[in-house]
Amino acid sequence: MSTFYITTPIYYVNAEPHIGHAYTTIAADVLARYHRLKGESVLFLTGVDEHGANIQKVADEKGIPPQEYCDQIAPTFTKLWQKLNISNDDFIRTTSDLHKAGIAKFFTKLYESGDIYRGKYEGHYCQPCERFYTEKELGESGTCPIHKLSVEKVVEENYFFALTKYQDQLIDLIQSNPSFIEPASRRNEIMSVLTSGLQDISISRSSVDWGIPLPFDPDQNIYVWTEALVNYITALDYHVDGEKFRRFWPANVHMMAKEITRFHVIIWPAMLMAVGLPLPQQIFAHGWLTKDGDKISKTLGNVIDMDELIEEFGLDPFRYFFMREFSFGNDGNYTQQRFVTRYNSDLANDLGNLLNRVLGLLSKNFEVLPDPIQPDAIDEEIKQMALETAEKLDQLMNQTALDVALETVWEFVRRINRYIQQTKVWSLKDDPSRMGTILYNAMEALRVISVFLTPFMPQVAAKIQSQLGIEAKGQDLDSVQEWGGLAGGLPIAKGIPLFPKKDQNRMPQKETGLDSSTDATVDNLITIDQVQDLELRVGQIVSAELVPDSERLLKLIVDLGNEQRQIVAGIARTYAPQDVIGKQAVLVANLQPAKIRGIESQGMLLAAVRKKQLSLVTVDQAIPNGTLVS
Ligand code: ME8
Repeated sequence: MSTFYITTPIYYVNAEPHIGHAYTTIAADVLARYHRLKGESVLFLTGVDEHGANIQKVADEKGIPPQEYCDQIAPTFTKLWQKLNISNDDFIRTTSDLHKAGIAKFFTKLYESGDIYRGKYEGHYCQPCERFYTEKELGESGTCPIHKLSVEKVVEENYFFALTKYQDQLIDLIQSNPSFIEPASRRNEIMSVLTSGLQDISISRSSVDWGIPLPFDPDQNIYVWTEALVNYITALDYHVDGEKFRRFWPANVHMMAKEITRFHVIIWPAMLMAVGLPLPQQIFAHGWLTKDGDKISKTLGNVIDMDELIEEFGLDPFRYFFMREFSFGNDGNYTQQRFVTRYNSDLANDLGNLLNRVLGLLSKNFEVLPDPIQPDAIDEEIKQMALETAEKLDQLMNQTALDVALETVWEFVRRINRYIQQTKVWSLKDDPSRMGTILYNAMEALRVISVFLTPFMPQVAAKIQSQLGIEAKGQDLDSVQEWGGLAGGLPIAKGIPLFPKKDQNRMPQKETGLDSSTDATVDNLITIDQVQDLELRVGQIVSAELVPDSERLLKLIVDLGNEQRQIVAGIARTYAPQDVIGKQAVLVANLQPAKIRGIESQGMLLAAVRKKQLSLVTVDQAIPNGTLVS
């Protein structure tokens, strides 16, 4: 059986976990669950990093011994992982005997490799990062680039690891194996660090008491970063070359965020090379969750309330949102408004309505699930799409493109909604065998969708399966290779709405980020006739140029299918001409022409505007130019 070993970083216990830690851990959980669904033997490791000056300092502030402090905080991580339904197989603590035994063995081997020597270290140390920065990295402010805190100048005698010796091998590794570090943008960053020259690194501290002593010089404690990296093998019983180590090492993926890539792509592989162990297959460094552009972190105090979100929306929608909303690999700016919008559109509308509608039609028209006895060409298309979706999903999961993988599943969800519309199944009361066939196919499609969603939303997938009248057991990726997994004759369940729609305006104001002036109040309501007075059409911007002497205006040509319009739009502060060409936007097509700066404007493009921020209203999927928006 093929194996899959995935890890998260081991998180510092200097504070309780926050959404950033949850983000990485949910992503790793999704991958672990996906590989289990494929029938692989999976080992999913997470844990906590408990040593170092930073943790000692927090314990000192609390007036308790560091071990007692760690014993208080470590369970806040395990409790959160239980709450988020994380399926980790193991949880490593670096204060455990298991880890210490592995560390003793690893550092003895490293010493024996001849790559360790004694020397004097001088540098600028950031305590929350537990790392040194060069003057260049600190910039003009002289503060840590991540925490924006002042750094400490440190001079001490300690042991060094001859990292420079591995520079060429590391360059070769990354060049010959491009998927060693993903996404590609991080590879370029690392290559430039490697080619501009490495320095040897200090691997011990004489001034830090809270750590694991070097096996060959117990007067010094091991530098927390070099100690922490080794967790990925100490957890596998490396100290005794245990069965887990032999089966699962090297890891398939070390998952993390971008700020710790260098440790994993440069220092960790070099240490493994020195002791002659195989290297992990891939380091995947995703982006940061940010709020107002700053990395969410306990130090900056800009965390979001996970309990509140889970209580309001449910656990699986919470997992879904973070995996779907942000391009995995890039930074993503969190707002609650984005949460509500995504929840309503994808979960309440697309998926929830589909399930309710199909179950409603079935229970109204049939006693039990009918057999698909009257097929038609359109049904073939649906079956084909199910298979293609499974194939695409597999490729995307292998590339860790988690958000795109979900989008691909949603293309299938939306296709089934269209299948219901196109076949007008509700009107086929006089043709029960055709109606039954369509509804069977819709139910089978929902089964397939539930399998695709299992890694992302395990509880929702199981609830969908229970509403389909089947058990979760056996619903794996193999089961979607063949259409017809549902047996005709199953009892029809009553649809229980899984995703009650949420009202954006009812969310707390501070969280939605909406100006109070945008509230819908009773006295500014309009009638449907007033809405229908507007002729809104989809138009594609085919050319764009700046209006001379204006910083704000672009002159655009917009294609409406059977005519082209010239539009002058005040969007130049947000969009450069080349940014808008090709976009399909929404145009008010029946607006009286007006002259702006002497240029005729034959309509108006819609945009969301908030203070100085502006975002053009575009369409979700390509649709012919000129299509009416209603
Ligand atoms: O670095 N967005 O621990 P740490 C996305 N102990 N991910 C985030 C995040 C954010 N705003 N904030 C945190 C350490 N993370 C070391 C690791 S491994 C051998 C040692 C996640 O508690 C992300 O995975 O600072 C990031 O890399 C990790 O938490 C840092 O956790």
